[in-house]
Amino acid sequence: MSERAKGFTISKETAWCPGCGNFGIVGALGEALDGLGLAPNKVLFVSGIGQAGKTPHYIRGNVLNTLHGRSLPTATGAKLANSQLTVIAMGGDGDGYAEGANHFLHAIRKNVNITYIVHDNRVFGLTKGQASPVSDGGMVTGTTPSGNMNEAFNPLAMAITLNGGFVARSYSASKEHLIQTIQAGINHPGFSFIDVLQPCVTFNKLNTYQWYRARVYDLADEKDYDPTNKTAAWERSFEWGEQIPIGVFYKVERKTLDDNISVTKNESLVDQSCDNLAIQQVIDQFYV
Ligand SMILES: Cc1ncc(C[n+]2csc(CCOP(=O)(O)OP(=O)(O)O)c2C)c(N)n1
Repeated sequence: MSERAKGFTISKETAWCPGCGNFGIVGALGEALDGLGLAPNKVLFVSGIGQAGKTPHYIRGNVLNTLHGRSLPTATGAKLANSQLTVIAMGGDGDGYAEGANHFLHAIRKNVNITYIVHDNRVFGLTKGQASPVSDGGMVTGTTPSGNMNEAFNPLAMAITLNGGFVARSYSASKEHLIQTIQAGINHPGFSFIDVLQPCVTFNKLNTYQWYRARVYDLADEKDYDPTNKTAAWERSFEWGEQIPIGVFYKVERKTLDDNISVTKNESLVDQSCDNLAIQQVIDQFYV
């Protein structure tokens, strides 16, 4: 397999279908990181399982490919151990809102200083297009042959409800918007969450490029939209149908997990001497 690299971007063969929205996301991610002047050895990508979970294989940087739905607790541990790293967790909507939904809630509450990018194609793509928690009501898939009977999970409303520090949505085909949103998310001190709308050209025949093109609009184009107004952001997060907003819905600065843990508050764990941790005392307790 031939491989060429420039900055964060690697040009190599992927397992994705031609036209997959993942290409837009990995391209924008690479440009966003290059634009921030970050070095690949200072960035860690943590992913779960799925087509989206393969993204770290197609970008330069450190990689931790974990279990389905477990990118967030793994990324949290990595960030606590080495706060110098820029940590980006990522995965599909199935990975994040089904298998990993519990971790999603608690990472927001804890305000872990990482960025979480969800490749939201609204189906379980790798396993051939079953309905995910965000699939539209009535959608026919392999697991919902009579139409999806479940109410869709609203990740933005959930993140705003939990006072998420940076809650945004972007679209894989709006390259500049996605680059800027990723950069703003990484620059935010605390947990930044970006749900990226992403067509799945093989298994989602409903939410297509054409469908999104007719609906997506940018909140930033509205002069009086105020991303610090929690109630307005929450209400806007329910807009879905004829019009679909993208942009930063909600922003607030809160103490981060690092700030709240006395051991990591001033110095990263990797920079600390083991003597501080009194490991021998702990071990000795097991030999009484
Ligand atoms: C605990 C667990 N449940 C189910 C699976 C099977 N599985 C692997 S990938 C996948 C779907 C991934 O869908 P999504 O996270 O939306 O990502 P996409 O492939 O659409 O990018 C499933 C169900 C698994 N590997 N582990």
